[in-house]
Amino acid sequence: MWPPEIIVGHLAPDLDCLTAIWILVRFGNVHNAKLVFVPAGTTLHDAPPDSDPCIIHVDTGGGRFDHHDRSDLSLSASELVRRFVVPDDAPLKRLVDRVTQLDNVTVPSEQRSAFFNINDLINGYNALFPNYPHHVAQAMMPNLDAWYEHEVRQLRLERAFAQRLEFDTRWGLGIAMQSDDGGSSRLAYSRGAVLYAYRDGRGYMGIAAQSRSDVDLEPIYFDLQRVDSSADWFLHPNRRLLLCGTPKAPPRQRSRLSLEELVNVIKGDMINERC
Ligand SMILES: [Mn+2]
Repeated sequence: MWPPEIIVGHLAPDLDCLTAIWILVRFGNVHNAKLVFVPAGTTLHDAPPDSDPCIIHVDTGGGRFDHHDRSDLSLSASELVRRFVVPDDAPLKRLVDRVTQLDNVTVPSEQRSAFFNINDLINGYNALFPNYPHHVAQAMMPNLDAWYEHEVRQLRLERAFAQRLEFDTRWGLGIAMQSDDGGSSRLAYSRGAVLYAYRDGRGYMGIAAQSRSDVDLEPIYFDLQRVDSSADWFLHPNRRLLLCGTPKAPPRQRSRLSLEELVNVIKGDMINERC
């Protein structure tokens, strides 16, 4: 029976439980189901978990969408729901892989951070609404929507990054890329760039350097004021960020340069040509 009439999760719902519910609602066409929360491990009215086709248990009860009686660390309730509801969605797979790692505490140590993270956010909601797990679930739906959108964007950026330009600068490797979303410092720096340049779908451009580098973009800023004089270039006081338009601060005047021309300015070629 699809869609089910009742989704059962566990009290104080965690990331895995909430993600499983979110997948059912957003991708499984389960819009009008009633949400019910039971003590973790149990089922609604202690019935066998999959005995009623109108009731789905996630992350509790030992049924088809609970992973607790299996020792497979690649599984989670969200992963079981994902495989059943929408197995071929790449951004969703990335999100759920992360949820599974967090749920099974298999995040590689170098990727762990003591910083506030999504589990802290959920713990905060559970602290706000200890007796209202529905509120926690409702509050997390748009957060998971936003995380999904982030993964969609990351996949687009990775495709664009494959077409990047690599070039030498006086400080080390430079990387330039263009895409609707602009650039990705994370991708550029993980590839070994000291400095990266980007152009986005609106024609906004920027150059950024690793925070631990000794890059000083001021000379490039002066060069840009000559070759791209009408554009609204802004040099950040730390001299490692040079921007012409961002969603936070749209430019009065966009750059007229192509990404290749900007790279030439960074390399110093464009200035030499004109002198
Ligand atoms: Mn779980």
